[in-house]
Amino acid sequence: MKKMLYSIAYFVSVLVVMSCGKEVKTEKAIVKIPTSICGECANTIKTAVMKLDGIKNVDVNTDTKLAMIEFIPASVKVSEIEDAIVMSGYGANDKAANKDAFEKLPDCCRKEEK
Ligand SMILES: [Cu+2]
Repeated sequence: MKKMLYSIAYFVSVLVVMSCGKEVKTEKAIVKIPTSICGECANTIKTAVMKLDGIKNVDVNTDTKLAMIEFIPASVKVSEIEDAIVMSGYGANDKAANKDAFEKLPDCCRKEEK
């Protein structure tokens, strides 16, 4: 009987932990990445954004030139996400790519900005 109570208590505590985990609010932001071209670009952008705190998911689409980022607004701001993309050598929304980072990109990934 005691054993059963213990296992019920354990089960309840697991449920509590799980429901708490879902309490974290996330938001989705769409960031324009007009200078991205290929899969390599997508990887570079994804890696740069994932390094930030509070990023849940990054989905880069170089066909639509849009990045969908799921993040925790309490941990990270959209402007910080844009800056991370800028510093990886790509334009983000209205911000132009960082020149030095852009120069370091592979040849195939460098699309001159108009
Ligand atoms: Cu590329």
